[in-house]
Amino acid sequence: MGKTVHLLDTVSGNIRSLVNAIEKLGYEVHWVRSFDDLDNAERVIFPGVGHFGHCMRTLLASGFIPHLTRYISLGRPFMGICVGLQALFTASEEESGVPGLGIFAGTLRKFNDGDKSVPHIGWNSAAATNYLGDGESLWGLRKESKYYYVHSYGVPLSEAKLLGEGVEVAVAKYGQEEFVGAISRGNIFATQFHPEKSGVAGLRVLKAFLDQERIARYTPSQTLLRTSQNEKERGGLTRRIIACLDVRTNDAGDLVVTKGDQYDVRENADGEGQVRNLGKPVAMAEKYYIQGADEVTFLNITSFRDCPLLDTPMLEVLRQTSKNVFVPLTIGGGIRDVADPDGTVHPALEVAKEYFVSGADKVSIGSDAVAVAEAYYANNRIPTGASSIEKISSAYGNQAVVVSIDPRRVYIPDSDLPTFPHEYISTAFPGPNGETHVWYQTTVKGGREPRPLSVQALARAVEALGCGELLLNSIDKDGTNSGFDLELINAVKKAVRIPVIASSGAGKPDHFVEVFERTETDAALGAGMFHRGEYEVGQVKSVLAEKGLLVREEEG
Ligand code: 1PR
Repeated sequence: MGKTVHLLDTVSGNIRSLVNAIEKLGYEVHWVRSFDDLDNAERVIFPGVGHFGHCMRTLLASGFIPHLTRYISLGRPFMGICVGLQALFTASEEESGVPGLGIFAGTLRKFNDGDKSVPHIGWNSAAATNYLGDGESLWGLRKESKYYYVHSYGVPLSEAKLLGEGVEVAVAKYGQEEFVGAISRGNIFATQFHPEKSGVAGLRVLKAFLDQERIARYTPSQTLLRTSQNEKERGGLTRRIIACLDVRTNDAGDLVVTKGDQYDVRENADGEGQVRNLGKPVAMAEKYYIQGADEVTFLNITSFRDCPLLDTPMLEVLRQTSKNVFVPLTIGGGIRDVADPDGTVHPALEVAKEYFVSGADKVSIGSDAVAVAEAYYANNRIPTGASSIEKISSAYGNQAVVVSIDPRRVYIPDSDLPTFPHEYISTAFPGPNGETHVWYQTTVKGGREPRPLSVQALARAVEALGCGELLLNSIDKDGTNSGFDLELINAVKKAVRIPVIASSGAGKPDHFVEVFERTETDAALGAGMFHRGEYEVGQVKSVLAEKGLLVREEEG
């Protein structure tokens, strides 16, 4: 057998990183363009993205289904990833009435968001229960490894148990719900997680499929994951640590990673002087990947200025980074309708698509999300389907759309409280005149322009419109090294069910412990403390592990 693999990409998703991962493993990628391609392929990977119904309808319209099922039934190597796993089942609650391929019996169910955030985003297990004790691994899956998941629907283990002869299931647990993390029968192998985004552990799984090494022996790692009982009740999902790189062009015209103090990125306190230059974006992203960052986020922080699509150097940053960084990449800044100098308008969906094909897994929308939320309330909370959030999430799935929020803490005089028009909270940190209540005001254009909208109202609106995750910054805390704004994070967590990433203020590993122990945040992000070399990502994770919090250990 040669070294080629055919990708069946009917949905034109964000699969550049899969291509990069396959090439890194020494295989050549081809695309299934015709029925002949499928009939003659040596190996096929079906990396479904986004929505189950959309994926199945597109597959049906392409006419590939009979060829695909024939290919599979002939016992030839087949791998499904994410919605590519879901498509193998009978049906999904995500869109009833649209049948799956029915290769495995079972219906995908939505996770219960009563006790946890949905989508399920982050690093979780896939333990193949028949291959644990004696150091045998099924398709490279290891009990102690963690893999990157991002989905709202899963096959409950209770259904998978009915699957019958020869079916092997690798189990993941989110909260109290056990579901199919991966499944295999003979030549068929499918993962709910993304191996191409799962670091060394994921590349091992992909390699096992490409090499067709179904079962391998290995020496299990001796590292015991130290976790408290409380932590075990959360299932197998780890605490996510994200490294964030604020990127902009400096005065010499170079693209640099910079870092602000309360959003001021110039050297002197008065906002004058050079833009701080902390390094090169691609090299720094690779450094954090090696240190064990669970995700890397790039924010193009001057994108509110003119940013014609065809001129954006961030695309090249993504292309280069995604060649060697196999964890999720988020890109923010300038995701909105943009116009070229000649007046050509590129809708936000097109801008996002450029980023996805260049290697991004998620796009993060800042200023435009505030405008979208304001329009949503002005329209009596009736979605129009026309906003950037709706368009991008319906094409690429909710999980691909992050909204980045830049709130400012504003104290409210007690006398104003009875008629105060925005949502507010009481604070343990009274204001300069003894004020005991604050509201968190949203801003646009990198904090330059305050808007009459609370952070909670923004969060609810974008959740309703299809945003899958919030990146919650704090202008007051940014760059202060004084810890996260726990009151802000708790207020936003109460408002929504989608995952929240706590950002701004991290100065030492204990701040990460604090934010995970004292809020329900789903992930925590650091910037300055990593860029200045004060701490490495791995040190943060070691401190979290010492406190009994579950983290993903980077594998060698
Ligand atoms: O409005 O869609 O074009 O997006 C612009 C994006 O750029 C937004 O996500 C906005 O948050 C970001 N941004 C704009 N101006 C700045 C600035 O710093 N002058 N950076 C900026 C936001 C905040 C965090 C930072 C954390 C952690 N940076 O990303 O990384 O605060 O820092 P720390 O750990 O050092 O405290 P659009």
